[in-house]
Amino acid sequence: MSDHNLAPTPGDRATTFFKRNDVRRTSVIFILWTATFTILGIWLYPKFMPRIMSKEMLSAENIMIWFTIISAPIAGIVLALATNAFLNMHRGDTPPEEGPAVRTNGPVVVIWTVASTIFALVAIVWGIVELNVQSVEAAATSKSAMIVEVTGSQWLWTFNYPEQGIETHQLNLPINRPVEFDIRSVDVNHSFWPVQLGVKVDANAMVTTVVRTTPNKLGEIDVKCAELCGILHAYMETTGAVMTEADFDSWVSQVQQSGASA
Ligand SMILES: [Cu+2]
Repeated sequence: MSDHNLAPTPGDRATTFFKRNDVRRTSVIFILWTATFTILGIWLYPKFMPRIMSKEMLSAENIMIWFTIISAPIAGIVLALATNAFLNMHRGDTPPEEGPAVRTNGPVVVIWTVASTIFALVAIVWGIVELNVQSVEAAATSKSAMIVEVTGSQWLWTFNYPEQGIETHQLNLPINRPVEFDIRSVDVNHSFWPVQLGVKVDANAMVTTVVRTTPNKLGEIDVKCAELCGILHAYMETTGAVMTEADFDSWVSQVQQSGASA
């Protein structure tokens, strides 16, 4: 046969490759998995995420959703190969002949390298821009910001409001007023994480760390410690709320009175 005497071109090899039954099957499964993960990323994922109660939280969730979508085809190809292998494990088929090595395939190497570089650059540039925009915006509002001094200790969060002259273990904040958290620890390192506000920063013993945000939705917030800080780390949590200014003022006077009577 004269066909066998001719060396196949890369185009011929690609055509033969995509005509193989197992390759076609795997491609269909790949598309199904990728579509599934994309739908999960867009629709289901936000339902399980904490409520968005600040601009910082909104951008954090957007990043999570976009990265889920970008990762979908990567998870898709891995799971497609695994699914195909799983579905065929009892068929007793002779494994198809191995294709040409990928590492000597010029176009594949170029596409792979360029695609990975673009993904990495998008992630880096996006992250840097996002963080800079946030810190510049937050610094611009810092003059009108309400200060809350946050102290982490094993295993308790304490909030001191110097302007209001109160100290509590509950993080209540007025809506739409910029807030500056000045954070420190009296013992080991903790990490201050008011979940729905989308900020998280270490609480260290030797330095005060600062983070700013503006709560823009009413509702409850969870405050957690996000750094392993000892045996009761998992229980180092408290709650609070973003409230109207009137509600916040009456809560402050309540605390002031109970403090005075104590
Ligand atoms: Cu902790």
